[in-house]
Amino acid sequence: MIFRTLEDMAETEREVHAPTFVSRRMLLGKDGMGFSFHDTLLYGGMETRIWYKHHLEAVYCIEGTGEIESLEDGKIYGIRPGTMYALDKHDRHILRAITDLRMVCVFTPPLTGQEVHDEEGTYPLMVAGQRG
Ligand code: 9YT
Repeated sequence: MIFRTLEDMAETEREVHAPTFVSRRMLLGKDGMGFSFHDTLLYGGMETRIWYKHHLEAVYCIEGTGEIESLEDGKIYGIRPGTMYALDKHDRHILRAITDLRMVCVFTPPLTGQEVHDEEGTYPLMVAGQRG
């Protein structure tokens, strides 16, 4: 069994900081599950442009409010706790955090832990002031 807490991720290679979010990568490819599992906190007032060219991702909101705009068809969907979206077509999108937005994310194939924005297809956009 693998047993980990969010606190275990702090200040390790599994805690990945970007200008618009911090992501705690609780399961990675090397853990052998066939998917990766992340607890991602997007900072309120920020938006992130994302295109996962090589991965499928499901995302479930557990805290906060925001919205997702599909750049494939221009549709905008509200996000609140209990909302799930799945990027089943490698959909390009913009994720906007209205308040701090906490999302549980699953990727297949799993992230290896080495991906940063370009390889991941994630391009941060800064909207409000940047947070430390
Ligand atoms: C909300 C979202 O798309 N999170 C994905 C995971 C995060 N970008 C990471 O672990 O780098």
